[in-house]
Amino acid sequence: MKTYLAKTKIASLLAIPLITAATFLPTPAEAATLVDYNFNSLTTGSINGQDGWTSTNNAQVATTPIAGPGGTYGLSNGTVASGAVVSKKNFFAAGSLTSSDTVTLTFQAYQDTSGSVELFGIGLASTDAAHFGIWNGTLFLRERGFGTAYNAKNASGNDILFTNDSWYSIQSVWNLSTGTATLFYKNLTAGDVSYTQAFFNAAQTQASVSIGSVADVSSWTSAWVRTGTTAAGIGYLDNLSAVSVPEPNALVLGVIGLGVLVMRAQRRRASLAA
Ligand SMILES: [Ca+2]
Repeated sequence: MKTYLAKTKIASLLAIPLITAATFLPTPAEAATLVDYNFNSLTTGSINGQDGWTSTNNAQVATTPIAGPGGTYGLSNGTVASGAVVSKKNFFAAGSLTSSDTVTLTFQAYQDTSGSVELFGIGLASTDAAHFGIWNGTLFLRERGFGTAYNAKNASGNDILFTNDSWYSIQSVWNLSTGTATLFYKNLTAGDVSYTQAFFNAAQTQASVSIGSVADVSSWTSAWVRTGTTAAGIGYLDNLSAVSVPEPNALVLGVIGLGVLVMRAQRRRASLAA
């Protein structure tokens, strides 16, 4: 009995300091907003040169706002519309991302004509970024460096097609430790409340695809958008968002876990002793 009580005493001496120590260890970085942009501060006309944006082919800040559900989406003069052109802006500092982060990217896209293109991605300060969105009317994701393109498929094995004159919210979750991503979408105009996950095969079992090499993720700084069609046409997008969440700090979890184990042992011994 004495041994149990002695062990219980040691355990209680250990458990609280362990958990306290975990509290004071370097805390894991919290979710960080890398991109949160609504274009509302821009004036109509070319986006090139406005607020740090560069556009090699003069993507246009929309002159005619495209009304969306609840007045939230596409309200502003800040919607980008153009031919098939790329625009980019440095949004965050190098070192903001690490290979243990998960990044959730979201944006709103409006398909006004079949075959339109509305894309969003993050990466280096160049067009060399993985990106996702509506490509020729189809939900898709493409690897960095204009690598392999993956069209999302429905259960019949056909491309998922979007409805014209509709605002969609499109989301992609990038796992930077595996270099893979998942895709989700909802039709805001149709009133969808929750996201539908997209798959990349008819069996609806392949949920993620490669975004290419992410070995240089710590040097990423920019967001990239593309609108228009592959020929001439118009696409609209708005409300870019990218939020990174780090993996939990392994050391903190380990120490907390040890503290909990000690406390459990302490309780067990105390009940045995009673
Ligand atoms: Ca806007």
